[in-house]
Amino acid sequence: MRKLWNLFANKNEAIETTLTVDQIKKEQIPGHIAIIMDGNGRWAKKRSLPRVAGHHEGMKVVRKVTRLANQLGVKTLTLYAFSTENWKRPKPEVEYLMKLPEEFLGTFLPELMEENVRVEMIGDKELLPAHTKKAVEKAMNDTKDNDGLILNFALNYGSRAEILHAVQKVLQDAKKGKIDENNLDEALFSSYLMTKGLPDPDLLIRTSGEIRLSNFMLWQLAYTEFWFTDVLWPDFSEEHFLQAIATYQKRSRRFGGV
Ligand code: V07
Repeated sequence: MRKLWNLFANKNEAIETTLTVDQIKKEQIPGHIAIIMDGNGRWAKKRSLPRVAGHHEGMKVVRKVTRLANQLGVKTLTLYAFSTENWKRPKPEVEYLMKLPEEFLGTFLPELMEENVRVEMIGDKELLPAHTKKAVEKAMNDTKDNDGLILNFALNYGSRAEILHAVQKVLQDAKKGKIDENNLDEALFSSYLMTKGLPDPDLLIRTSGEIRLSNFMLWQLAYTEFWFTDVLWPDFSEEHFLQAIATYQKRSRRFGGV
């Protein structure tokens, strides 16, 4: 595992330490971790590679992080793979991105099955190319009885559209008499969102130095701890993931007590 430099400002000395799995408290693992996997294009540019090379490298990191999350006992991992805004990118890049779910699943689905991972997705599936939709639906179906980690891909996802769609459905159901407007509370409203049945994220990670939500899970992130890093997604390692969890555990030790 890569070395991490731990700077102790008070002593003005640098001590080399490696953060490992055994330093993570197993009784305080975030149940749901959400990640905005940013910086793939920048990673490629730095190496004079096409942007798609960064996306491909980023896909391999998805596999690594999924394996570690499952080992640690994380229950849900939500990954922002493609936003509703991403359609504005050059057509060849979008076409490449839309092939990644098939490539990922073609390569890793057998391993995910072995590891008891369940593949899920949030986002508007209907607007995906047929080949992408088919691959994701097959993975969801093949893994539907697995009860390990839920690997939840946000694909063609946008949070405002999700909320607006939920409001429209609530209004319809109220009109039909299926729900009583007086009973509409946060729990009932949450059940109209695409994350129905999932707990809210405990920890949000965003890579690549951007400090914003970019239309990601606006409702669900209301109480979530945020962890940002300048590391580009293709460079994101197991140790960075552990670092994020260790930071989360320190924060909940400081603020979580009654
Ligand atoms: C994508 C790789 C990760 C970095 C972010 C952008 C590029 C895995 C998937 C995926 C999606 C659904 C699924 C299985 C795998 C994926 C897109 C982009 C569009 F069921 N990585 N990855 N999908 N990138």
